[in-house]
Amino acid sequence: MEPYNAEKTCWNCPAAVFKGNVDFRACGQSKEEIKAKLGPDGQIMIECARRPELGHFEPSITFEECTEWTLNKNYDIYMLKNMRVMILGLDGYLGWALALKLGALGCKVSGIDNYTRRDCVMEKGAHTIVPIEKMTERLHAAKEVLDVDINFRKMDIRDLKKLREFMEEVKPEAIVHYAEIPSAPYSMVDAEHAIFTQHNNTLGTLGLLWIMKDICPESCLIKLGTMGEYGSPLTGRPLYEGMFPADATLKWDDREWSLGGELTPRDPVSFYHVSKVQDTFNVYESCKYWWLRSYDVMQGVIYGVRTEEIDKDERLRTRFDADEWFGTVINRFAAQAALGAPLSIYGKGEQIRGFIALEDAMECMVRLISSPPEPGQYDVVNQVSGLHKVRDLAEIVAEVGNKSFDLHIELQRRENPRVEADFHPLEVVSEKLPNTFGFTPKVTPEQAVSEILDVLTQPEIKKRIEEKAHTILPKTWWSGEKKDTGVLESLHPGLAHEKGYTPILDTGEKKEKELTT
Ligand code: USQ
Repeated sequence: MEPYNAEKTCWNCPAAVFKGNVDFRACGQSKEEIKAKLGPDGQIMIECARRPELGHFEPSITFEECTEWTLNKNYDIYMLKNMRVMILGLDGYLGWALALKLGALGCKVSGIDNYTRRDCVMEKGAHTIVPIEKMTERLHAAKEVLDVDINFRKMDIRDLKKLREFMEEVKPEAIVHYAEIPSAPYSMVDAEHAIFTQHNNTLGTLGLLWIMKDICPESCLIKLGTMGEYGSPLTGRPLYEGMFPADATLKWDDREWSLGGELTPRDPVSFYHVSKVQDTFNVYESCKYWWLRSYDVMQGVIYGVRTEEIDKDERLRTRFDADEWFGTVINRFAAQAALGAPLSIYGKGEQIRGFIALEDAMECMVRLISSPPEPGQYDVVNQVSGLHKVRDLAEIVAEVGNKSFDLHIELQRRENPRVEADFHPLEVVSEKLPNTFGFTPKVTPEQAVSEILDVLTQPEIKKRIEEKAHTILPKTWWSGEKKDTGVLESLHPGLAHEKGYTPILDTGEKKEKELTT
């Protein structure tokens, strides 16, 4: 089978400069309309920013034919040689892992960060369980171990002047936007935290879009959204990839309309998730107004501690949080397991979420970067590799920990500080990454939990969990209260099913089986 992006053409390439006879920044045009206007003999001509010797030509060279795109045998994809990729939020859990991966793949990586994540975790009184170096040390290690140069600037994404100057200098061909506060509980602490989250996230993205329009409109924006934008509709309606499929219809009052191509409803689950919904609309509109191009990535809950590059040296490790604000559930369960504390299942633990391992998520990003959308195209991918109930994940952590690490893990159901449905169906449509971008998930939760526990049970790392054990249990309630969560029930692993739990509704159960087997 040929690489999935072999047939993509200059239309998808950030080096193509559409000039002269086409006003690509005008609102409401489509490739077909432009071609129609030019008539049967008319041609859309471009210049190539990388190959000026070609002069003006039709944008029909495929990635396979173009000498600027080379085959990466590892991923079986064409990649743009020395592609200039800017990562916003480069110091974070995902940003750092991606910078190393892209650098190792030959991209010219640049990026910014203002260390908000480090500050917020410090505000909680916590620290990253896996120690990370200062940025200067990280950059030095990336060069020494991987021979990767990263062009990094400390900067707040909302500093428009500085960001504009940096983007002028780099002229990125792809921009990965991770520079957001990613925590639902943090956004629910009080008015200040909610406002800070929404200010940082939505205004940061909005400013970025205006700068992209002026400086690099042909660059592809890969924007991190979240599966939590959709919520979990109790009707069981499938969570499509951002937009309704062509054959979706709305029936009402004996009439029927097509919904095809319209954005699907959003029902976010915290003020943080609301900020991502606002981003979605801002990105969508700028693709419409200015012909920017973007993939909006609705990512599930991430877990894991390693990637191929991180493994090469301890100084290359990415952060790993387990505190109540910034730890994600599997990572938190693993930290509790290593600590010898019971795993904190909120409520009944029957809530279902989409998940993906760190290494798999990074591979998805490489694939998206290598197959940019066309000018004006806004597209959404649901980036999950499996759906799981929270209590099933606790069972997995307990099983791996008890069998392979000789731990004695107990489970504990606690009052749920969040407002979320206990029982609900969940059908996630996640077809584009496997079908269009050639992605196959490789890391199972069991494997990732084993890798995490390998690191977290090392004495010096375990000590770091012990030092911050008081930051793990939740105290932030969606009601605005700050108080402990009471214990509802203690459980031995493996016994949860015998306690008479109600099964999840049909649709979700069916889909869960499909995705996890
Ligand atoms: N949960 C527990 N016990 C815990 C922690 C969490 O039962 O100790 C439950 C929560 O109630 C929730 C589920 O686990 O139902 C997931 O919680 P989480 O904290 O791992 O994830 P969430 O708050 O949804 O947010 C995380 C990331 C966020 C990302 C999101 C993807 O922090 O940046 O956007 O996952 S998603 O959930 O698909 O929206």
